[in-house]
Amino acid sequence: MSIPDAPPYPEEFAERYRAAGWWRGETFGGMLRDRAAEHPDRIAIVDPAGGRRWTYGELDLLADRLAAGLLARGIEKGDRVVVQLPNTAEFFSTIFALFRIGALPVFALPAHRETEIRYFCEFTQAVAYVVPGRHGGFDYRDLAASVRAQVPTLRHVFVADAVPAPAEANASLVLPETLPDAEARPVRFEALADTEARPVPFEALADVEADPVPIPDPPTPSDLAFLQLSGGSTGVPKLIPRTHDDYIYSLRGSNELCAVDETSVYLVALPAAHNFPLSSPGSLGALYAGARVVLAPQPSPDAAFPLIEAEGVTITGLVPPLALVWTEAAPSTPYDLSSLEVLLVGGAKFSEEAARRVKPALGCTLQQVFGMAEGLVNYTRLDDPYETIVTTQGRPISPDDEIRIVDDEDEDLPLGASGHLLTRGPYTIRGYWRAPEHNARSFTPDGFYRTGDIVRLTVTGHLVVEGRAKDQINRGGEKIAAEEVENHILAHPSVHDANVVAEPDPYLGERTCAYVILRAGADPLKPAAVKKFVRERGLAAYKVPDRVEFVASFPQTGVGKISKKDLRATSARPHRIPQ
Ligand code: J2J
Repeated sequence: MSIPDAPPYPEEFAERYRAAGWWRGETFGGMLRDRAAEHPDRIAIVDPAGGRRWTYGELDLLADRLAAGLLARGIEKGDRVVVQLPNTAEFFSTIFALFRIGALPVFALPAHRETEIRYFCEFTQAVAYVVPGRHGGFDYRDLAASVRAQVPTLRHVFVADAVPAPAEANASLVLPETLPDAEARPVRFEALADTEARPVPFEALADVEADPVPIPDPPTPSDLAFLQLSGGSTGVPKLIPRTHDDYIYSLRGSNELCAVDETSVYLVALPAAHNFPLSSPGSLGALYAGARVVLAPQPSPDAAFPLIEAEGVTITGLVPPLALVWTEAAPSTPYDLSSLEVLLVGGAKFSEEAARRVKPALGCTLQQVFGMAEGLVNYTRLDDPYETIVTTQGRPISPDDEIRIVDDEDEDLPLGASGHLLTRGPYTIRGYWRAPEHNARSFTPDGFYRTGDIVRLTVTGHLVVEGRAKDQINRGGEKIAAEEVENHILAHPSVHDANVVAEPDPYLGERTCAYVILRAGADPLKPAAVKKFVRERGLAAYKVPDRVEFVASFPQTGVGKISKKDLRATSARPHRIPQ
């Protein structure tokens, strides 16, 4: 018997979720079509940096045109396409075009670099990769050229770049966006493509548009819509398969709890591809409601506050460190932020003290959100008592979200006790994509996802996040798998062993510290050299350890295993390990 790429919901559960009205047989392609039919002239996407305001009718037509162009290039239902776009309008035309034909976007973040992108492309056997041209001082075409030369399945690179600004045209590597044939390729690209991989020219995304055609085999509501990235705690990130039906239910449920309707204006302040600003209720929730989505190029008050005033933003979502920056900046800003009704804060624990600053500084309602790309999302309710809003991380979206809080032996704990959070429900996956062995550990036999979070339940049914059992660092909402970074440090010829743990940071909540044992006789290394080594291995900058400390040995547990708990405790105190 073959193992499916994505473990399906058992039929009895699927039936229950349909009967309860959670799964309504919708798809993303159909949802945009419906909204465009209902109100074609309403603004859907505002991309101030790109100077674009697309109506629902325009977004719908663009998705059709791009879908036709992608089909013409041989991209088909089920194909994987790595999408690494910043907060631009093209992010939306691209993903809706892919949704329409049933190809699966793989949501990379702009911060990802060669190691991560190569892995996503290789592991998913992606046929295409969509990049911005130059963005944030980085030329993604260089990255694309290198990855394409190494991944044989990658047949297409689409560059979602408006005509480059004159100042940038000189600064960037001179790679024309449409390369007609191999001869025309610049020297540097020739060198990169000088492998067995078949070189294929880049294409400007705008050139992909064609006259709309009927979609040969459109996706059904129970088909996969995309692959989202897990925060992960293993050497390589796991991919999260989400269906149209399950994800759209989480949007509808979120809209209801966050009071998003067609009059709302949602600001995408965090990177658009992250699950939180995508779905809680996020840009896709807003589009589902027929609301307006405004894209901030940066989440800083400098970039976001003028947009709040200009567009009358009513709701947005931030990770805790940014929420703190906003509360500090708001009292003295010249911009009018009074349109803001709801600020969602999640991705990492928001301390009670910080939570109490939101209302006085920003004048809006705080809504805590404790969610995960695997599924389960909890919100404090807008009408919860103030004390509940500032002291808990909310309760699940759905009456059919099942929650268990268990001890190390999977035994249920009494109400109020802290333990491992397990969950199952109508928008929580039953397994990662193509990862049967890992799934056997991350899911119980009866399908509960082991979140790796330590929580307790209050008498009102709200969850309080108390800690984490997974080997991960939550760096201000950005998740770092310790093992992934350790493996990169271990590749250094002078390193004998490495352990990466979280240590407290007043701004980020947690930052990373790498404890490193050098090889006997190896030349001494400076911490900066370890950081540089990791960076140069092509890892997203947020994964580079904040601090590196050289030690002679690691603390051990009673059974001779390395005790990360003790390392963390050491990190939390002074910067030295007891020898
Ligand atoms: C403590 N830890 C939290 C919170 C997430 C909405 C909001 C966030 C995410 C997200 C998301 C937390 N307090 N309020 O996908 O739709 C930690 C937990 C959790 C992990 C999931 C969404 N909110 N966390 O952060 O997949 O450890 O999703 O298991 O990136 O973040 O991370 P991620």
